[in-house]
Amino acid sequence: MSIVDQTRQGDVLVLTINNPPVNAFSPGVPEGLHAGLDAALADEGVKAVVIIGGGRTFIAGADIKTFDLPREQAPDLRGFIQRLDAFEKPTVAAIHGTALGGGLEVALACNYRVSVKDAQMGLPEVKLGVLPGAGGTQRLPRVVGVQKALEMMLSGNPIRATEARELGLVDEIVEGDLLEGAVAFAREHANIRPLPRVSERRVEGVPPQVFEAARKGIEKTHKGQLSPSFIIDLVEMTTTQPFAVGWDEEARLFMAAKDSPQSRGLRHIFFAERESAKIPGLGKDTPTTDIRKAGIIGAGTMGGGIAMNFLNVGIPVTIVETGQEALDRGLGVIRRNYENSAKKGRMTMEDVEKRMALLTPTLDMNALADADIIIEAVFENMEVKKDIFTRLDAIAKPGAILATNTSTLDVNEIASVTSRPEQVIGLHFFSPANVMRLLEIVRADKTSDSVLATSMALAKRIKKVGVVVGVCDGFVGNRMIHRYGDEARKLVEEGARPEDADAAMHALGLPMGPFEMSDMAGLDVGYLIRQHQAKVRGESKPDGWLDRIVETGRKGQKTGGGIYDYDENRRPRPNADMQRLIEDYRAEKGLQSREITQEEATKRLVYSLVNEGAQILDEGIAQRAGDIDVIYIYGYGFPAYRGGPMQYADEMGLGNVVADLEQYGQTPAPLLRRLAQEGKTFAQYDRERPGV
Ligand code: 3H9
Repeated sequence: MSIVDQTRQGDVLVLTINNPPVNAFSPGVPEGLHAGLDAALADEGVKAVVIIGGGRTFIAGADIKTFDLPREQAPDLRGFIQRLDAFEKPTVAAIHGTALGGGLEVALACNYRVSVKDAQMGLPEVKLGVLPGAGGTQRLPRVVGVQKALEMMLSGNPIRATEARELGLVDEIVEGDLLEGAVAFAREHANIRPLPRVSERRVEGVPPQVFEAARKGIEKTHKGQLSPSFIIDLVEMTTTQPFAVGWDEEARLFMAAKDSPQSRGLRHIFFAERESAKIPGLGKDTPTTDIRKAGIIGAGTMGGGIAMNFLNVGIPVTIVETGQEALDRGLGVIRRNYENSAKKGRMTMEDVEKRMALLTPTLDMNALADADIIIEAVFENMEVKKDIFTRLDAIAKPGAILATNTSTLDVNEIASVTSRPEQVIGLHFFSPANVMRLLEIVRADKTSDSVLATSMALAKRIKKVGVVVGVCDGFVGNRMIHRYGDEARKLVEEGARPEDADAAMHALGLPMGPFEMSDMAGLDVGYLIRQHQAKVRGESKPDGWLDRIVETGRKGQKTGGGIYDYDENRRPRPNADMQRLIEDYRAEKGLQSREITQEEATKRLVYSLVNEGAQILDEGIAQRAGDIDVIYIYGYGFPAYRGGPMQYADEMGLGNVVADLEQYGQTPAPLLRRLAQEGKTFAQYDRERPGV
């Protein structure tokens, strides 16, 4: 088997691409395909060519790993497509699995496309911060129309073959064997001339408002991003310019997008997410348990949200509370959440009832005896959790996974009260647990490989991104966020207004700054932590400006306001009394106010995350810098096009990060300093560690 096999089926030459796992357009693929076309041309007996993918899919796109290669070393997808478009004999793309990006572009440059019923097709380049760069922006609108093409390219989401057939993107759906059907189709169409070429079609009658609306749309959906506006410009060209002009401009804009930090950030996350699923030392053959029934302790916001994840994928849940009222309230919230989804058309009322029927509410913890996994989601109190785990140890069946949703407490200590610490693990969901994709999977000292592997598989099944972390106060995400909160409060002490600190993070693309986030989470949460820390220091209570705000009774959005007031759309508005409180605080403590630029605020906030992240990495609490980035993208709203805080630091240059940290009075973590001295990046650090 070679990377592109040539086989004759009578008068049809079949070119089969064998580049597992996804037949990406890697080095060797264009050479193989060119050789196939050469062979077809040289042999008069060949009347048509079929291009098909071997294994599980058609071509899933350009090889993203080659994006940073010098141009002359990168596989020449555009060159191949140009030849394919002009080829003298009929060509048929035979599609199964996914035809994505460059894969769909190859198919669009063929004269015909046939597919199996469950194939999917799309141009997902926008998700990598680029645009379809091998004719997709010019050909797709010529086939499915401008509106649909914009929708597909701006969302990046694929469509199913049945829809593709209706849109004319696919000429025929093959019911039986794809290759057989494709060869038969090729034979039937072998003598049709002129050959139909998408590049020769015209796009007419598109009102300019379509593009205006698209530009307005991306202001909301892709704020601050480069490639979506390039896509719209290029699609507009199909209505005003000949194909060749759009084709050239597409190449120029593709390169500009590809070489941007935004695309580097998104590509980094694409691979980091896939890497994070790999656990060093945990073989693929590690036995896993089938999770058929789940138990949840606590029907509050967190417990209810967690339950929904299981119900959504058809896993029955028994949910336990201590009082009937709390249980009823929890169930009511779950039902209302589902009914709201139904109102928005995301599910039917039948789906709502189906999910609710899988849920068993109870006040009796013994009802968890047959659960394969039990997740404790009660408030953060070690004694309460220990009590629950002692009881669970007596109730749960052998082999059941006992998980805690703690966000800060020591999972080893919780596990120690059971007779089976190897079955205990932390599963830290993020609020709202039915929405946020992140799941921190906290591996305690004695957690077994099988429990870890089962938890990773479960994360995938309930559509979460599972990232393995070690035990420490706050694990990865919250431990870093505490440092970020400290730095934000310091900025205000030094003269920034809370809204300046928040604006500094908006400028980076985060939907919320540190203080909007604290107001949303509840200011009392941080207050309690600082109260504890003050006690440890032997002080009676914490006394920062934010503590004083909490002591006025303003605890954030849940009490109608905190640092900010909120309008009916929950938009923050500065509160004059709180501003005065801050000024009085500064005066009382003799703090000098100074002008703080947005650049300084952004750097100090992000670098506080990076610095703590480096320390976490050094301690082995996170396996990779990439894992930390995945945590921040999926758990904290860090914009994916920045690639996460660690990738952002790489972009800035770790030497510069260290210099800035020192200038702002923070001590760089030893690992950060070392990498900076060696002129390295976190990405290199990840790559160079064996087994990680
Ligand atoms: C493009 O085409 C640009 C052109 O328009 C213009 C050029 C001039 N390249 O996701 P999985 C790897 S841009 C390299 O776990 P699944 C992936 O890293 C491209 N590698 O499987 C993983 O490796 P590992 C447009 C790739 O079944 C393995 O394959 N296309 C690529 O859950 C399995 O992947 C896209 O954006 C690639 N293109 O999902 C498609 N794709 O095993 C991106 C995958 O070492 N890919 N790998 O961890 C996907 O969306 C999913 O991978 C796919 C399969 C749906 C195909």
